[in-house]
Amino acid sequence: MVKLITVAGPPSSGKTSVIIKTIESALGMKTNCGVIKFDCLSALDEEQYTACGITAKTALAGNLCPDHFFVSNIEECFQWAEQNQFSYLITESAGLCNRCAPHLKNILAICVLDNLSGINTPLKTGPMVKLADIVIVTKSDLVSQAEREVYRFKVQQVNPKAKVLFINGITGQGADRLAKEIFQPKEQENSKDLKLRFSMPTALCSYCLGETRVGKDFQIGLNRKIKI
Ligand SMILES: Nc1nc2c(ncn2[C@@H]2O[C@H](COP(=O)(O)OP(=O)(O)OP(=O)(O)O)[C@@H](O)[C@H]2O)c(=O)[nH]1
Ligand SMILES: [Zn+2]
Ligand SMILES: [Zn+2]
Repeated sequence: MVKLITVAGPPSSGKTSVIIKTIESALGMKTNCGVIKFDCLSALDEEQYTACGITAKTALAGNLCPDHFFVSNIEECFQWAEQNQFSYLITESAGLCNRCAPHLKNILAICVLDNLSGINTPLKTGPMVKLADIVIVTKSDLVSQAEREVYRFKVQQVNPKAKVLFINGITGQGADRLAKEIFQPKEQENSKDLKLRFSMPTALCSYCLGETRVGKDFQIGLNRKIKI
């Protein structure tokens, strides 16, 4: 049975680095894991995974929200992992709209944040952080101990239940702790029983459908006006 793990986080927060170091820190996992990277327009991660001997695929959402694209394709990803006889399927997605999250019920959900991003980033990152089981903080090598602790506090304010782990994406320091959390077989629902932790917001206006003209005559569907 394939165990799925969803890894989400803002662009360049260190998701690929953390996933590679975590897989490398656990014996025999390189051939036992498949990674699928969800992104919008381009992703170079597949090459990085492949260079490290990890099987990876890229899924580009184009003009769709990557999280909506993720939820419409996750069953096929499961099938891919099963065909390749992987025990673990890790999905990496860069959250861009900060309103959606790929996290699923009963599936280990990880969010990766960068210690260099502002201390209010956890609050702004929305359900990706709020609904994660584990929050990974990267790039702490570039900040002081005090800044690390403030960041941890800010993460826990948004998500008090999350386990917060600091991992250096370059050296891999701390990745073995994440490996312990991920690489333990667990009975889980098959891909037919999956449910999102959070219903994705409706965004159905003329602009979602390709409108480019500005002006109220062209704003059809779900729109909202600022009170000025
Ligand atoms: N100093 C430092 N740099 C890091 C750390 N983790 C990652 N980086 C660097 O941050 C940059 C982005 O890392 P990635 O792992 O590609 O980030 P990502 O979240 O996968 O990026 P996208 O998939 O493009 O959104 C790279 O240059 C990494 O080498 C860390 O803990 N410390
Ligand atoms: Zn990446
Ligand atoms: Zn979205």
